[in-house]
Amino acid sequence: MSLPHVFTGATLATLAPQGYGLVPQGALVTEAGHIAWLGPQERLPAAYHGAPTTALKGRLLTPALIDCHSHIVHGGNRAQEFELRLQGATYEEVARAGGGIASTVAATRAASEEALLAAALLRADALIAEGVSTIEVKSGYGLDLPTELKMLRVARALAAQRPLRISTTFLGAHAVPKGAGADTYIDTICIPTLRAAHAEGLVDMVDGFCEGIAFDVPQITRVFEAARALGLPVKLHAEQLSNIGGTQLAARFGARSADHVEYATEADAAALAQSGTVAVLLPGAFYTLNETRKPPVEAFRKHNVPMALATDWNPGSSPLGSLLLAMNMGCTLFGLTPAEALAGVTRHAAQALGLSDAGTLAVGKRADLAIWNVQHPAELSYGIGINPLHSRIFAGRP
Ligand code: DI6
Ligand code: FE
Repeated sequence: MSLPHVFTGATLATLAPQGYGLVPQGALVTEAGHIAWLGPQERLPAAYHGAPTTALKGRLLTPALIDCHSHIVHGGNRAQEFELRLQGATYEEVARAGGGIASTVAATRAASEEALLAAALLRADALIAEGVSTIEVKSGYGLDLPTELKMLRVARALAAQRPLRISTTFLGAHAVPKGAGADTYIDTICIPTLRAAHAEGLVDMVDGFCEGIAFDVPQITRVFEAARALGLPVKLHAEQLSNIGGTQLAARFGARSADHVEYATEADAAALAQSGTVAVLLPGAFYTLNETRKPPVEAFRKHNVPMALATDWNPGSSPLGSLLLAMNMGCTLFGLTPAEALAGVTRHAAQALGLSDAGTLAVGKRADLAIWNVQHPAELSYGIGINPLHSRIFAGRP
């Protein structure tokens, strides 16, 4: 919609410059896919008085939500592993016994591009139905060149099939494939695959799994050096199950985000603050794995580390298809305030993806909006399994 469109009678939660940024009885104007004006309705400029108008009747208007950490492109599911874990096996035991990520790798290699896309579209639709405009999607269930490229092509295809923005992340360093050594895999498969994927324009960011059951700091460092040589930003699955130095590594490389970070220390928080790195909290994995160690939220607050929240939607540790539920879990399990939770799926999620044109309501930002059947933004975190979305606007279009 290139002509101005006016939304009136809204409670605006602008998320800018901090907190909810509430504007009661607000109005917002979209034009050419962007926000042209916003403020108290009584101050709506005369130039917009005759423009097409939607009366929001007191509804809440926020930036559309951003899921900044997902693995929604994958084959198969891991319900059997869920059963095993309910009988007492741990996530790490299942992984070491050759199940876990390796079983999803087998299913993803076997799936056609069409089948992967069809399954991922269903997942994307569930997120869109909750007001999500932007999804970060990782590779990492291929662990070989053809399948990693297949996953990233499918991720790109999502944005061609739906009104949706996709950020792709190369996660070749997700697990050591069966029969390979970790060092050999990194040097002879992972890094060459990254270069090939980048040459095809498939990579926006580069990620790794820095963990005892995956890759250590020297191995991830080599991947990050390859990313840096290609001019690609990095992020890292760090300190999820133990502390092996991933957060400090992420900070040294100026990573966009360090994700999970349950085992991060206060010194890690200080390092993230120094490097301007976002801490992405993933309560779905914490909940699924029955973890008890919580991320150091108080240290993140003290050091002003921006905190984002995401689904981590994946078939193993976080089969969570709801960003609203991630917000609720962020509050109930990790002690975030509802204002921090909403910032975590808007302003800070945008920062974790390096998107300066999204995540807040401000003049010049993209008109990616969510309209909710609630009166106060805390209601978005408070409900459990409730979807109060009224409608979503993507780049100014209903
Ligand atoms: N950490 C996670 O939570 C996911 N990947 C990762 O590195 C889990 C992926 C899986 O279990 O399939
Ligand atoms: Fe993940």
